[in-house]
Amino acid sequence: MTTRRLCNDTVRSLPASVAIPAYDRAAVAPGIVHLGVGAFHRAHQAAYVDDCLAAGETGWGIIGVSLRSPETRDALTPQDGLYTLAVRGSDGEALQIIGSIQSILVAPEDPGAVLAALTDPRTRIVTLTITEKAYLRAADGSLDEKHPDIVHDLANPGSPKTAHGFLAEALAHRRAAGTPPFTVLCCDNLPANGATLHRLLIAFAKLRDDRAAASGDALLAEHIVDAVAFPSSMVDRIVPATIDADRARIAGELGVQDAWPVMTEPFRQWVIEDRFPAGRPAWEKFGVTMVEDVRPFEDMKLRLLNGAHSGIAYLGLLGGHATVDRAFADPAIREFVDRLWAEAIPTLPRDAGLDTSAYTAELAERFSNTALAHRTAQIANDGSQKLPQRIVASAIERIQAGLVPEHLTLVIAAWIAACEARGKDLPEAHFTDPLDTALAALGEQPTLERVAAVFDLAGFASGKPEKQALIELVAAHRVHIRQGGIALALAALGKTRRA
Ligand code: CS2
Repeated sequence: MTTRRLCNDTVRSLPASVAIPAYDRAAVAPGIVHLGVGAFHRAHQAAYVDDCLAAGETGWGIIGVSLRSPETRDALTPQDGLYTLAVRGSDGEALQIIGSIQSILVAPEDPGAVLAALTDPRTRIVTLTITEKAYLRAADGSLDEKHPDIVHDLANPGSPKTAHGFLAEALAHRRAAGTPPFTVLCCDNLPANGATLHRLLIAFAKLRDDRAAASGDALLAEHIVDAVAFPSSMVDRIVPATIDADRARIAGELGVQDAWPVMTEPFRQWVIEDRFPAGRPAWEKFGVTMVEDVRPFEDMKLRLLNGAHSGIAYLGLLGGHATVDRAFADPAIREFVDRLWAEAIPTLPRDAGLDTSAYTAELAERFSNTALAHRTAQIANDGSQKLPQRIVASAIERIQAGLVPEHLTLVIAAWIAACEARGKDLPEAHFTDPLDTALAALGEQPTLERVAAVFDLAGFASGKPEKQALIELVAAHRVHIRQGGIALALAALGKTRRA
């Protein structure tokens, strides 16, 4: 087995079947800083930017930032930032080497280096995939002002830990230096993701401004309101976590080692609101849809793709299915997903030209991709952060329309049951949730009380009149799951009464 690594020196000698960067990497200048340089970013935005670089737009290289761990940097720096994107369809695997990531910084090791990249005038766009929980929202959706990392960043603005701390400090420096602000492009699975981040960052900047009031500094929050663009975007590509068998297979194909190849599906989609005062790559030439309002696309993706994903994950885990394709091949789960879609589709805007039939037909094909082995446990992570926009929002709208969101609420019950099954029917740390400690502290309770307590902790339907009806539906499903597993809960659909 070879010990040579994929890098600038070895990339030209790869087998001809492997696509390699068709441009001079040395001539690329950085233009984008990306926070959260995980597998999703490397399968999605970095691949689109690679296309732009290959077309001669050399000013948009990516500086990747890990806000937490050094793993990605440690894997990719010896490879000059190069990695393999393995696109896996039912008809085989196509390998492409992506060259758009120029360097990777690890924020906890050197926050100053991250700030230097963010304040560099060449940086005109900051993109983010930091996962839902890293936006540090309280249960009511506002900025969690008491979160220890927010408290830290307010006390230590020059060495932040959070995305909010980095963005605020960098924007303050740029303003002071007379450098125009960068555009902030959120690429996480949140509704109105740009507007959401904008709102949270303004809240953070106001807290900073309160502290700085004595020094007479001009207000940062106002600057962020007036001068910084936060277009929303919808991102889509399924990216299962890389396993060692992937590494071994890819090394065999390449003839050199790649410490962290990324697996993905052929499908990719990116819809972006076109507000980039500091410029942008010509993404539209490479399949990106530039729009005025991304909301309909975002809702369709969150409620149909991600909502079904969470349903498949929790029902699949409880039904003993380790991967999405296996769970989706189970006729009872397949039928459940069709009915879940039927509940969610009427909540989508009717006048936005969405073709939900074509969309769900394509989703069914994507979920059936046996080459991906997308683990249900991977999707199960962070349910308390994901379910509000994937499931709870549509369930509330169904109740408002006078209908019973039976299938949507079963996903919530299955989430609760799957959380509680860990350490029993499922391995202890099979997946994790930011609420794990708080959930464990709840102790024994009757089902209805427990579901209500979970809703409070997670902020589900917070302040909504529909909350109690949802809790009762979820509790009824939870009882069925306890009595007869997921099979009984599915069989009882159509017959569910409130507990
Ligand atoms: C998945 C998403 O893990 C999850 O929660 O639902 O990562 C999903 O694969 C992507 O959003 C697809 O674009």
